[in-house]
Amino acid sequence: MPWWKERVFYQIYPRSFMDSNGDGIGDLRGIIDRLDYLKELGIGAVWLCPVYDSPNVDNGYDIRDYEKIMSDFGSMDDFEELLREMHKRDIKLIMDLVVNHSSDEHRWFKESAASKDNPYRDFYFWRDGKEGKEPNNWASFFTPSAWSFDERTGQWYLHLFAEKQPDLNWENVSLRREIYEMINRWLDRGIDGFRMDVITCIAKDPALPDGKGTPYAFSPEYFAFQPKLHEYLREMRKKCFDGRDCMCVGEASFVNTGNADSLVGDGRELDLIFQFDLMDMDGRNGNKWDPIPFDLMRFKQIIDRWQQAIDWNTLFLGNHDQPRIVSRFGNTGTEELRTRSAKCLATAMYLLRGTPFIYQGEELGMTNFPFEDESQLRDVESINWLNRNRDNEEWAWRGIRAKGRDNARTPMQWDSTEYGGFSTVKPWIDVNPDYMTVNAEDEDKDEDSVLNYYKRIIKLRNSSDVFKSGTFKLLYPEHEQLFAYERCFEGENVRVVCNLSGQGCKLPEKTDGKILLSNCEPAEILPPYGAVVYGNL
Ligand code: TEU
Ligand code: CA
Repeated sequence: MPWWKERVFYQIYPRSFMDSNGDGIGDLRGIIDRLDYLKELGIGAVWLCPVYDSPNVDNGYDIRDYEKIMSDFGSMDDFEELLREMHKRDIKLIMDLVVNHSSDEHRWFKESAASKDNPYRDFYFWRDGKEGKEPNNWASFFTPSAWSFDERTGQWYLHLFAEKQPDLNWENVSLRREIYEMINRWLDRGIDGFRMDVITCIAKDPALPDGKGTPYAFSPEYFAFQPKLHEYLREMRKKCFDGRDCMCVGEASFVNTGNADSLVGDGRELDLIFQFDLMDMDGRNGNKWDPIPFDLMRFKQIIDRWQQAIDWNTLFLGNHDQPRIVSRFGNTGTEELRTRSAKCLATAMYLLRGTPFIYQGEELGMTNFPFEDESQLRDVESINWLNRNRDNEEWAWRGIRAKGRDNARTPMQWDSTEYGGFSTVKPWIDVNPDYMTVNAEDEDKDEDSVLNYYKRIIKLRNSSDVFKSGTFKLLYPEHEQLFAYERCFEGENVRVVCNLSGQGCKLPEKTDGKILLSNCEPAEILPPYGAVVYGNL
């Protein structure tokens, strides 16, 4: 079994993990200082969000130089020491590969924008406007139109994200070659793979046709899962990954159970994918900014469908683009419910068939941030959304408080000292005021803490192949409070029962097997967010 199926991954958002030099910004030496914490937690691999040179419009997802470490985070020497220290502790490291777009300050774009006959012109999408307006009506993830006009050459360029994130034209062979050489230089440094940013959108419909809707239309039908995508992914695998003991996990925006296998089915493209059906389930009519209550039946259906659809899933409920798990899917009404529901959600997710991805701070049960005013916002997506809804700010704020990305980006809470032990000075973004109780140092001492429960669930998962190679079977599909499933492998049987509701629940039947793990006193009635794992291990 490849290492990336065996190990539990931990996602680090470097700007908010640990500040080692007192400038209020997390950095690489700060991560080095906290590696033993990850080792004790049972982490086998880290996904490190972007640390490359960047003007930081989208917190590093706008890259100016793919092979220079952002000065805020340190130097290449710091990076190489981090990699050595991780490998010394048998922790793998995958980097973030952001090649759907670059920064507009990248030398490629500077060249490209300089003149129409510049050799780098075709590294990006330049088009003439139509009657003085955009070349087509595509909307961007972050701005109304996906096009911006450039006076210098009188043409428009495409950006699916922010204006300073122009899309790269993967049709261009020289661009692909430069990207593959960059990837290989990072792999030659000894990293263990990549998480690939919006990788399903790197091929566009060459005709760039209008989408349905006015004035602007979000048109993934013309930029996601285009035919050439598979050609590029196979070529990249051949040129970079084949013959190396490394892995690549794709952020597969717009993937579904029908086309997922085309990415991970035959090992010629990606090893793993992130799919977003759970992340998109609580937005009314698919609008993330219009949150609707948690729907357990939908939650169960989505997990069951994906456990059946592909051989190996990624298991996650949060990341740097999503709000805090326990605030969104759990219950933070009381301290007791916060800790029990955080443990219940971890039990529900991390004993499923697939590779767990824990997002920094979830192992403490960190919660959403109590925003008071917009001066506390840092995320380009949320700030743009607020600016676009000045006529209905209250509604916009409801969406930002519930789903804004800054919720996941507040500093890691290491202890109850000022700034949560993240830094000695005021951080780049405010610390969640609950750090006095929700922090690693206090939770480490408390046997019943969320942190120690995460250590136990990772230990249990690593203790038997039933959690890796075992089959998955959903139990009680119609039950309105319970999410339960069975894993079986070579005579080993495990049953996971989670009450993901705010009311006590009578167990449908007596379950044999000893209790392997539980977040409550197992009894006939499972308390709200009670979870029990039974098995004959
Ligand atoms: O995210 C892609 C993506 O789909 C997100 O925009 C997501 O839909 C949205 O943020 C949810 O609210 C990736 C990175 O994970 C994200 O941080 C970057 O902002 C984005 O790409 C552009 O690089
Ligand atoms: Ca720092």
